[in-house]
Amino acid sequence: MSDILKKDINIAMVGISGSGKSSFLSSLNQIFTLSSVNGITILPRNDENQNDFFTIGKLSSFSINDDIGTDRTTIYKLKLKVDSDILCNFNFIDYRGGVLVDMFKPNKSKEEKQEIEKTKEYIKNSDAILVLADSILLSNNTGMSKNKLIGADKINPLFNIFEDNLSKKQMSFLILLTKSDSDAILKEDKLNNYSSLANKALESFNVVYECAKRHVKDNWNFGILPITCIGEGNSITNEVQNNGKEKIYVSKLKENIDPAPKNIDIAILSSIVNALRYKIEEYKDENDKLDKYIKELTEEKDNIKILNGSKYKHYVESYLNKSSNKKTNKNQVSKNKINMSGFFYGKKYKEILDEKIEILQKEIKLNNKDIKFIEESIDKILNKVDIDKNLIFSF
Ligand SMILES: Nc1nc2c(ncn2[C@@H]2O[C@H](COP(=O)(O)OP(=O)(O)OP(=O)(O)O)[C@@H](O)[C@H]2O)c(=O)[nH]1
Ligand SMILES: [Mg+2]
Repeated sequence: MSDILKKDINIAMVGISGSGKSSFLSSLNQIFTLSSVNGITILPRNDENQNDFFTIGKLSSFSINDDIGTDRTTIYKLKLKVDSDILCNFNFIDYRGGVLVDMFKPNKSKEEKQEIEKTKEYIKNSDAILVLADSILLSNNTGMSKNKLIGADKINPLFNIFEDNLSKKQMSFLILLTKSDSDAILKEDKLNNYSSLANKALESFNVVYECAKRHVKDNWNFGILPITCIGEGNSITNEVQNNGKEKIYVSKLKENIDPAPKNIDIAILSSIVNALRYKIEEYKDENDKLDKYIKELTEEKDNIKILNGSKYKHYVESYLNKSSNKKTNKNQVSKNKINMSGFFYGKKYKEILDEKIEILQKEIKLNNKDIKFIEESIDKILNKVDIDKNLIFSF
């Protein structure tokens, strides 16, 4: 495996407490690990992580019924398998949504600071970001209070802070309209594949949207996607009065019904496929650099005049000193120095350049092999799952 392919893909969820992060992960586990999506599976990468990832699968049924939030940050180390091939390693972070709020607190404890740093670092270094927007709150509220409830007032400024870091590479942003099954979402917001709800999300997360638009020229990807961990018609959402403050909503899975997640596969596979496409770009850049270097070396080679070869004496000598069979080479150098001087050095220097060129050409070949493997795997995924389906406002 090359260095480029070895680098893990990092996927981050950005969403406040209650936005549905853990439920998303739990559905991921249900459909890709406990089951499979047309032969595509997701597995934990090591034993140490295995328990964590399997527990989150079990969390699904009770998380959706009880209001238990996450209390610690976990980075799940996972791998994606397509049929029997491991395509790539990727990491996925889950954390206490309150971390995003705490970032803006003036006085933080040492533990809070550490937790904030870990989450921030991860998000800054991610290849794909999923912004989670609670559809129920997005649909039922207006104005400033809405932005506070769905966390846009915290998440928007974060993207101003992170843009510099993220700009160094290609990024994929998806705004996920979570809980899209809920009967508490206004009917008109569900029409035409949630287009009016998607507009509301664009308004609220305007900084995220503007940031993505600024980088269209850098091949960034953006889209909005309604998702559900439960499935349309499978939950009942009740309004609960929160000490006279704003309304909160609690969804319950209907009795004797199994959750039927929707678009969770699209969200994760779209992120991974985009990240893999960026890797292909990286390989192509790398190959361009190697090609340029080969051209330079070839030109240099063509300019060697054998009889003026003593000009290259220092290259040849340092090369021979470095090579494994030092003793014989050294003897040979001194012997040839006397006998052939310029002729020897010129000829030897040509050989050294040829060897270098051959190594670079091999590297290009290996890179092309990786590109081919990634391209074929992407095609396989696209044949199994229609990734663009249900994406709104994608570019
Ligand atoms: N109707 C419906 N409700 C959902 C769905 N996903 C999550 N919920 C509800 O949202 C609540 C909170 O979801 P979590 O996944 O725990 O949210 P979180 O972002 O992990 O929250 P923290 O861990 O506190 O940061 C759940 O208890 C469910 O009631 C969904 O797809 N449909
Ligand atoms: Mg959680």
